[in-house]
Amino acid sequence: MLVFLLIVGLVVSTFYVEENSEESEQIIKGDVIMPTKVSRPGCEETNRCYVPSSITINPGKQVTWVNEDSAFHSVTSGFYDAPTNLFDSGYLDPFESFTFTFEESGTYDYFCTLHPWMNGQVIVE
Ligand SMILES: [Cu+2]
Repeated sequence: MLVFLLIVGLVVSTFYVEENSEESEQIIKGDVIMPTKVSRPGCEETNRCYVPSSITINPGKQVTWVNEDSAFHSVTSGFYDAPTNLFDSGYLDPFESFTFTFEESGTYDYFCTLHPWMNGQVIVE
């Protein structure tokens, strides 16, 4: 019984340490991430250019995007051939983030100015 408790204690403490170190490595906590390799076409087939590709929030709330890829990306409102000029992150370096506050209800499409296949959506309701 004592041995069993020791093993359980060891497992629990190991898990705790791992969880903590993982948190300290990820300094910026994003709502939406740009994962690796989305700078080539293909991510649009599974809707994983921005993850999640659609996020729903309440009015007045903000969304933070984090570029977890090794290439530049942007978060720009509208579509590639029809930007809306509501927001534009500019080129985000790897692990750089961008935050925007959505005041009004609506559906906001956005894209990456460098990679036309990258599309995402913010739904405010
Ligand atoms: Cu991009």
